[in-house]
Amino acid sequence: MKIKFISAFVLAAFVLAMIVTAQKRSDSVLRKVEVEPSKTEPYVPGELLVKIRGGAESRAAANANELVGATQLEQLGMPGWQRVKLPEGLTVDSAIAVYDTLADVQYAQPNFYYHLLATPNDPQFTSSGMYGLTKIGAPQAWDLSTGSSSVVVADIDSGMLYTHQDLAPNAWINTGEIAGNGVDDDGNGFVDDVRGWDFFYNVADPTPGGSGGHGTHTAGTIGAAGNNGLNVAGVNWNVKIMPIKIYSPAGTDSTSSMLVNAYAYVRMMKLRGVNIRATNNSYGNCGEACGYDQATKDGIDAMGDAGIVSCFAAGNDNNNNDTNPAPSYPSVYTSPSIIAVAASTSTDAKASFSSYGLTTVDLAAPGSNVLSTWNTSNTATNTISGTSMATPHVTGAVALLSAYRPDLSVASLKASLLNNVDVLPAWAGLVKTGGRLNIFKAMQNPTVCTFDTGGIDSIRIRGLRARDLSFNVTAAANCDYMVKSDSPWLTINGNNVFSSNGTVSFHVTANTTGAARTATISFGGRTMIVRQMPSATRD
Ligand SMILES: [Ca+2]
Ligand SMILES: [Ca+2]
Ligand SMILES: [Ca+2]
Repeated sequence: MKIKFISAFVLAAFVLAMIVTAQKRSDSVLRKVEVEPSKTEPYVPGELLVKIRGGAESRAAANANELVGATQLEQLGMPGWQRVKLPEGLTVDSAIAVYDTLADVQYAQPNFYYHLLATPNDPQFTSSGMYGLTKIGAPQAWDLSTGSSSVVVADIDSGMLYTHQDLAPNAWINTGEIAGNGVDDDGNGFVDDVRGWDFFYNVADPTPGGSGGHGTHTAGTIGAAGNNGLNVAGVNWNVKIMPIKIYSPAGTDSTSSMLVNAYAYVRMMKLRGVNIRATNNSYGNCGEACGYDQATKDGIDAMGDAGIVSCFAAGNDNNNNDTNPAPSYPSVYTSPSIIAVAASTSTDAKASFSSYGLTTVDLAAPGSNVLSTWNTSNTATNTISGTSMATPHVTGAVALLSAYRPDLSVASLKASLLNNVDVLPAWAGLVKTGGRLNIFKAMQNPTVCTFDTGGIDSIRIRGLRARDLSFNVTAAANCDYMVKSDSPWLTINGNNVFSSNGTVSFHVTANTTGAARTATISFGGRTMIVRQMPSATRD
């Protein structure tokens, strides 16, 4: 009887799915598949990521999976999210449509593939490979600070050769963990994670494979040991780099679920007291991450809430990310903690390959012919190009500024870099700030973001009817923040992501309980308390 009911339901759901799918022909995933017909699958076939309101371990999750005929493969590091295997013959699109009909399902999405941003070998870029540090004002900045071993950067990439002579001094070590004893000594859920973690093979050692030099290169730009008489120097002479590996040596095969778990690890270690201030993310792009990916965006936002800036490469397709139907995710998300980076040349021109966008890309940084450490030996260096190489200049700048001004928040670190670029004609109209990173200026004149509400920190509502209210927030330029409510009866109207000054408008539903109730609106590390009470309680 039960089986019959489920079959009938699934059949009905399939019919509905066909209708929904037909209506969603302009849906981003489908459209992007059509844009890139020669690419391989943009997501893992036969798998979905599904967020369940009651939690991935709940009965509701089991019921939803049973209805669809799917099997839970894992519960992800972010609350509520699970990865499921679909039954034979059920497509990803149809399965999403079925899950979308279920009340307990908050999101259902593909498990997207992410690729490392390939580096073009363009012969027009002939400059000496260390020009970037001079361009961004690092030599002057080093008079103020050369970095700090108390600042940690998570480099989410293809792994890092942490035995390299120019990286070993700055490689992070988990002091709570004993290597190789098969025991999770610090009790963080990861056995022997002394050096970081490999989320591709799900093993403790984030050493790159033979051809996976990308992550060793980005690490060197962030923090190759400086003034040590060896190889190169990073933006930070001193820092700690936590390699988080999400790729095989092929660099084309990371997925949403690996990213979510990687972000959750970084956030967890931050909450356990490791002073992670930034992540470097030299990957993304369409043809690869082809759709809006709520799971990874949630993971990035959760890291931002924990105090971590995430620097993302804008992509190497010379695309306008503002208008391209397949922009470079995750860099284009509105997340306040994301800094999206384009690539400049030794003459401050736009690198020919670099994607751009007046709204979606924040600033430029040196990214063509960049010399840094390489993974083929403990003394190797290499010169390569890409927005992948521009991004670690910015990540390194976040770390250096954090060392110099440990008090700065995520919003302040980002605003300080954006408000202190060298504005250049070549970048007018191409990136939000119209300029290229300058870390020295940012250290001289940092922006401290305060979110001023004119002294108001609570709003009192008399009467129980539904209504809309608002309050004003004053903030410096490029101080970015997300506004969130902790209660279902109070919702934020319109876009909940703001930059600088804004009016926060919110809706309160009719209070049918008859009793007073309280909600909290959070924004930029501050809160506004909203209390609604019956008018009879005197006004
Ligand atoms: Ca551990
Ligand atoms: Ca151990
Ligand atoms: Ca060195």
